[in-house]
Amino acid sequence: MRLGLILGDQLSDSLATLRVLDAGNDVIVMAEVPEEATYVRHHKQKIALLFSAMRHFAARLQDAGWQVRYYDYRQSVSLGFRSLVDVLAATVKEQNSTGQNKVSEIVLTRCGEYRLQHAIDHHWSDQLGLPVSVYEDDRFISTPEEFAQWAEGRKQLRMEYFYREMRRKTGLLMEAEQPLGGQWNFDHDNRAAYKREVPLPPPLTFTRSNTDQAVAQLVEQEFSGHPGAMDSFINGSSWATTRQQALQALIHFIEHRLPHFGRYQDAMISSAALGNAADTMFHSLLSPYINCGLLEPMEVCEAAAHAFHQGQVPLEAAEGFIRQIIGWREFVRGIYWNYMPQYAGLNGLQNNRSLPAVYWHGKTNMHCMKECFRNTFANAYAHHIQRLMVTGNFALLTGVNPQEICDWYLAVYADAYDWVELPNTLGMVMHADGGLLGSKPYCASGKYIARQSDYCRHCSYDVNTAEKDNSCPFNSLYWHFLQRHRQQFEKNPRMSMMYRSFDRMNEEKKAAIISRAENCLKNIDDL
Ligand code: FAD
Ligand code: DLZ
Ligand code: SF4
Repeated sequence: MRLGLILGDQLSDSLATLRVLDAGNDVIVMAEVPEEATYVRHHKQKIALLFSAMRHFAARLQDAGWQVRYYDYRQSVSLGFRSLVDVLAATVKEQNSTGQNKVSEIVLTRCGEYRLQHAIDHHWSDQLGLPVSVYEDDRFISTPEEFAQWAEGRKQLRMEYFYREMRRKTGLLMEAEQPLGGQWNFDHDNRAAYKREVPLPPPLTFTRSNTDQAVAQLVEQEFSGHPGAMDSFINGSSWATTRQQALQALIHFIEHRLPHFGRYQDAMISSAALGNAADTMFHSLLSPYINCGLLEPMEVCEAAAHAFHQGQVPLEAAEGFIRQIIGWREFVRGIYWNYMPQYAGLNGLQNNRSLPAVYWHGKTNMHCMKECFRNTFANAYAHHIQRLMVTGNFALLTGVNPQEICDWYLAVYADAYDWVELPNTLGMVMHADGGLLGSKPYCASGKYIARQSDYCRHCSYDVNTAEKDNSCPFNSLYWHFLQRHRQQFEKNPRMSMMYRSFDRMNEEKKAAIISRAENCLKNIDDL
């Protein structure tokens, strides 16, 4: 008989492991283990979501006739298992000691993280004394090998061109070889600030099962030192934990959020004015489910395309959403597998500031940062622009060490896995990969935040000035960043205008701005 190990982010009925194995003869192993639960200090809700979704999935497999050996966290700890390979070794030993039906092979689907895949490829077979077979994760639209072929010989890797390949491959929003609407990308229509033209979507809450409640209790007790609050998980206003609930979330998104998704994709709004709905706006909140397998990327895209074909949503909304998934999501995964393990150590801008304490306690006078941290700790969520243009932008402008900020993003979001978090943080936010993922850094002053949100109206800092004691820190830090990295970026055609703007200022103003920035950097914990 064979043992099939299913990981916490492989909770899909279509998983290759389940296609390869035979429910009549083989056994599925699933386990909650310290090594996976603590390789960073995961947000409590991330652990609760995963453990509960794993338990629900295991029960579904059993109902479908599979034999499942499931080790919950306390069992793993009491049996002395730290890692998944410990669990497998013990299961093999136990099965073989029965004297019948010995384990002949371990079966897995390629896992999401280099750390674990490397151990599987290089050590597990020796450790277990058995062949270990790894099958491709075909829930993704492309494979790492396809990406490598596409990337080969290209001077620059641009998501847009890869995305077009994925549109052709999937046929989504295509008519023969042409994109519907005659355009591949409607991004320029997607930059609106939110002025309450349409109401924010209604909330969706989930009924909490006994399993959810047991897991919530476990997490509060065993992971009390991890960041984040559990309230929104416990009251059912944050995460789905079953396939059925995740499908409910998908339907809710298509009906209430997708019609306005594209238009307000880059908008941000304070929660004091509009309640919890402001934390998520028209975003889908589907990433944790797509990443752990409760939803599949293709079914989510097909649902969006179907809504367009039914006339329920405009083309730019469906296209904008589908691009995030078959474009960005696949693209960052391709980058990850193509450039790991070197990628994780890159530090192209040579940043070495320790992660400021505010990333853990969230207390600051900068209203935009405060809002993003509040959302993060309350819900294990922040939408893309909050991650990229607020907390990410601050880390970039202040020169935080890329590995430290990457670990933070990997810990605090319910959707965070190394393969997707790392290229987004190290590449997109920190520009630490020398421009592999983006041709220029997404650095911005407070003006961007003022344009895309209402944050600055509720802030004690003045977003209209850069050099004064109460000037928005982003403003002076932005110019300081550009000066620090003049050599790298001055010749970049997309950035040279910014340098010319700075150079046109009078010397006194320039000096005052740089001095304000230095003051902010010196007193970073008091901002
Ligand atoms: P929506 O705005 O509704 O987008 C729809 C879907 O598109 C998402 O569910 C997601 O599956 C996909 N998507 C959108 N943008 C990206 C992207 N840049 N890369 C990959 N997929 C994308 N996403 C993760 O899934 N896990 C992470 O660990 C993660 N870390 C990030 C770290 C930083 C610093 C930044 C800037 C972005 C990160 N992202 C990550 C991408 C993006 O912010 C999240 O996918 C998104 O905010 C999830 O919320 P949503 O489901 O409401 O997304
Ligand atoms: C994220 C996570 C956590 C918190 N816990 C577990 C776990 O106990 N058992 C498990 O199988 N998977 C867990 N995961 C997801 C894994 O970390 C993920 O499968 C690997 O990092 C590979 O992507
Ligand atoms: Fe953020 Fe600056 Fe606006 Fe305050 S003024 S909310 S710090 S961008």
